Amino acid sequence: MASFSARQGNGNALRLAVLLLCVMFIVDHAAAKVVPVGGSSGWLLGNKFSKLSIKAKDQLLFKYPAEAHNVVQVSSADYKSCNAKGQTKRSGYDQIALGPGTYYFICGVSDHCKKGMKVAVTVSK
Ligand SMILES: [Cu+2]
Repeated sequence: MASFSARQGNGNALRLAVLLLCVMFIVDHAAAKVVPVGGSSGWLLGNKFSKLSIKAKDQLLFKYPAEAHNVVQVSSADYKSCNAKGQTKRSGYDQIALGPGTYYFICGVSDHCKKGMKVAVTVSK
């Protein structure tokens, strides 16, 4: 009798462990998300951008009218001085995956960066 209940106890513990692993897996994957820069209104002039923090599994999304703006990845010095020298994206819907680190993006059109179209993104593990 005692050995029977002990065996049953082990079975339950194993079942619980498997269930726990499944839940952890689902929670971990559900947390990955697409983060729109500037919220739902997007990468636009007049919108407020400052610092953004995301996880490495997340993706950054720049959504904007392609005829009006672009997205240039720049160094921190060029971010400060609004020097749009770097890799430029212009699709209007740029989804970017980044590894851990700090990244700087500005709009390279006209004086948009000086008017506030710039964002610093910190990506954590
Ligand atoms: Cu712009």
